[in-house]
Amino acid sequence: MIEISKAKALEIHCKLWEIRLFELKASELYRDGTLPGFIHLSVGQEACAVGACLALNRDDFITSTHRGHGHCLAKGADAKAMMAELAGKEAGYSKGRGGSMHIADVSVGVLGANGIVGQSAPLACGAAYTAQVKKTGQIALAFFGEGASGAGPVHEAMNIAALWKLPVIFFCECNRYAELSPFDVHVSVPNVSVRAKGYGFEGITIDGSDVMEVYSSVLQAASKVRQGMGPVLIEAKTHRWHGHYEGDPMNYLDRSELDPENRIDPIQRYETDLAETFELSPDDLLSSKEKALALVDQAVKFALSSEEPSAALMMEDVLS
Ligand SMILES: Cc1ncc(C[n+]2csc(CCOP(=O)(O)OP(=O)(O)O)c2C)c(N)n1
Repeated sequence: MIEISKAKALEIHCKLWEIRLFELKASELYRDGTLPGFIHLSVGQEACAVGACLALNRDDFITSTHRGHGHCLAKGADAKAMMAELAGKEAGYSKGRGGSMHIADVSVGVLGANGIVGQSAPLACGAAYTAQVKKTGQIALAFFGEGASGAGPVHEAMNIAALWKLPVIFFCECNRYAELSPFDVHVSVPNVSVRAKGYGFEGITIDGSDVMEVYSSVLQAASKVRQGMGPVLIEAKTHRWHGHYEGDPMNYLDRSELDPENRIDPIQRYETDLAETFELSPDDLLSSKEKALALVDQAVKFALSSEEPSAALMMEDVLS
């Protein structure tokens, strides 16, 4: 396992909890009608976002998906501006006009959540191409799901990335369902990672519930793509605990899949490893979780007490 300091280990722990608690709070506020619109949660998938973003530099880029809260928080987006966006407030990342799927913060390399399935891949190639031409040394990582892995833009992106040796990592979060469809009914191969072979680059499948495995895999991939060796595809096997969208009755699931006994909890798993490695007490873990809770509480307070968008803003940023 990759060596990290105790402080770094606790930072990872806090970030995992920040994402989990942010989304559980968003779920609660959505269900009671406080948050408008449509939200897709990544509860159960936190190790993918945290492990992958931890391996990137602050000025590297990510492109995200409709299920992007974890990615954005992990890359350094501000929880307050994110929650305000979900609440439709002017202080939100898109002035409250876009909601959950329109969160971007270029200052930390977040090129945007994205409601168009599969489009994170070509956008990442664009960012990677710019970095290549300008020789900035930056790389881009595209998050997408196994559903998106069958979409044309992802294949076009992989082809051009291979051809031009773009500094890009394709990171597939394989959470077993695309909307209501299980993996087997729409993916023609046992592992999405084998598709990289068709484009002549490396593809690997990893355990997406193990934050340290994700971290070390992305770190190795980042080193290769940064050296100009061309793209890498990483498929992380993971579990989505909530519905495709909040409110999804999940009738397509065998009920046993909802039983916590049958789920892998990436945070619990990390806590066990962490406590062993660094001899942490339950109090150490609790105080790190409480730090995350305080960040989420602040975000909620900020969002709910922020102004509604003013009518004067209505025509601002309208381009056509
Ligand atoms: C181009 C496009 N086609 C279809 C949809 C509708 N849609 C939204 S999410 C989704 C499934 C995506 O599955 P996956 O890529 O596995 O991501 P997950 O939801 O599992 O995170 C679909 C088909 C869309 N938003 N965009």
